[in-house]
Amino acid sequence: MMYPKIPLAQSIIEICQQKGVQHIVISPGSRNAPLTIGFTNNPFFKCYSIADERCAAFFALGIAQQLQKPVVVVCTSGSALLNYYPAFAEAFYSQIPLVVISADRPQSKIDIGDGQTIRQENVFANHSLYNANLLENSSAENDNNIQMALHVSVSQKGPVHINAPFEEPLYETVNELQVQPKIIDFNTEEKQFKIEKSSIETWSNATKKLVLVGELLPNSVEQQYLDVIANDPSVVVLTEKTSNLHHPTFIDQIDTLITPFTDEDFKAFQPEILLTFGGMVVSKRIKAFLRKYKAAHHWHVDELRAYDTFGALTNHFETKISTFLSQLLTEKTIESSYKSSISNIWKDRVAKHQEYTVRIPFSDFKVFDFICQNVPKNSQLQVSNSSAIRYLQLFDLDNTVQVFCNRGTSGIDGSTSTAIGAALASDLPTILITGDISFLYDSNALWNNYIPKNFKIILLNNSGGGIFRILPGHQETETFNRYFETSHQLNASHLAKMYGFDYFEANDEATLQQQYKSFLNQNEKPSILEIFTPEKENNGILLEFFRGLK
Ligand SMILES: Cc1ncc(C[n+]2csc(CCOP(=O)(O)OP(=O)(O)O)c2C)c(N)n1
Repeated sequence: MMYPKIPLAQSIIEICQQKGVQHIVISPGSRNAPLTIGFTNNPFFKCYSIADERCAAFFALGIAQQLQKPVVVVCTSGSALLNYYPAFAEAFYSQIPLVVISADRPQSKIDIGDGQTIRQENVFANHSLYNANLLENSSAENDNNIQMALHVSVSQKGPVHINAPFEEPLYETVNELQVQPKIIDFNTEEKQFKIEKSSIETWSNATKKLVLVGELLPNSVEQQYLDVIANDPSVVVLTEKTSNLHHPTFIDQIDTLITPFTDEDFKAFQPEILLTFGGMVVSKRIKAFLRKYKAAHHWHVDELRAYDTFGALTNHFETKISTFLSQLLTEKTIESSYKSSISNIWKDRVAKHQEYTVRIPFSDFKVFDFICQNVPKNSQLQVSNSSAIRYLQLFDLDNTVQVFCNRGTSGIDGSTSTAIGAALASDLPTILITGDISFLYDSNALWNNYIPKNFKIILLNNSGGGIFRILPGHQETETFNRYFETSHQLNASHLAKMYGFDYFEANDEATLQQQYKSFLNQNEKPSILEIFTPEKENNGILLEFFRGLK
């Protein structure tokens, strides 16, 4: 086998192999040549070449999101590394094990006027779970540092940075490994957890308990616990599409439920115990409600972290949700009308929703209604920010459909790249639903040779950032159109052609129905279905929906 001559590069590659880190996304450069040569010449690794580092990192993020295993991105020195930052921050807040390995010059060559050189050590410190600033010569200290970084990315769930200084010559190779890193066996035993009796009593005696579920991987909670919660008259469960958690009695359209609430309704809905688990919550309205009408107890269950999202956190239970529920739940339930009163309100909302959807004209709202009814079963939806994920929350979706969205930082800068990475790593057929600005922003995502043939993009083109028409600052002025909405007349047809995508187009209900079928049936080529909706009417139709729920 061929190895890079530089021992430090050999150690990095050897350790990645020994630790089973298999997916390596490489961007071009010279300084990283020792790593590129080493990774690509070893058949253990699956290497991908992506030129644009921002896309490369989001692509890696998508793979890691699906596999829940560390995925490596490798780049050269200089600003290349900084282009990883958006995905790095997303990985931090979404708890995804992204491993950045940057090639650098030795420290003595920084800030002396050398080209393509910046201060790389600790450059992501604010959002990094571990920074391995390696030294030029191979050493046991370096080996430990590399292993620690990989270990932390898994045990603490998030991004880490390994900075590796290499001196020229960079391209020389050898046939024998010169290093033999000592592999550390980290203790991966699960922490013991025992719930206190007093917590069980507090739970059992409370008549108003609200369970709010954030972003969660599919199949995170055992069905038997969901059934017990679902049968408890004192518990209301609110989920989001990104919770990937289902039960007929759970309410997964939070804004539809609470937007019409009066002060009195909110007081009646105010929980004694708020139990949360999962990651980020999309609904702004539920956050506003729970910050204003605080629960006496807010319990968050997570092995690692707990955010005080509502300014009311009282307990962080550091364990898996299934372990927690297995100890918390008993067969005994307390008498309560909490759930039934919300169920009655919910029935009314569902009826109004159905009645509204049939009578409105072609619009973003109508398109989401159509898509949600027609997403193929057992597929994966990747959704971009911001109104796409918000609209999706308003409709029923088949339970077998998995939903993912970059809600860690809610950026619009890498949704397409993430979706392509996820499509590659998942067994399920993948559809990305995106707005036009997000799509255009990350159009370099399509510059990728690994896109599965059945990958599909539904592009809702409402001629700009439709979300800003929905948010309170909207005014129909030239300034608004230019600086907030960034109104445009672009479309994706030329990009589709350039990148070898099949392209479908719809402008109304009839063309949507017809084109959607052909779009779904195209599995020989990745495809884009671009749906044009009326820029100036969409927001009115959405606001009228919420008004009509009262
Ligand atoms: C990197 C980044 N820059 C800016 C924003 C602010 N932002 C949020 S949504 C949005 C517009 C999205 O427009 P589009 O993708 O067309 O979706 P729509 O709202 O029309 O559905 C912008 C600019 C952001 N979230 N991330």
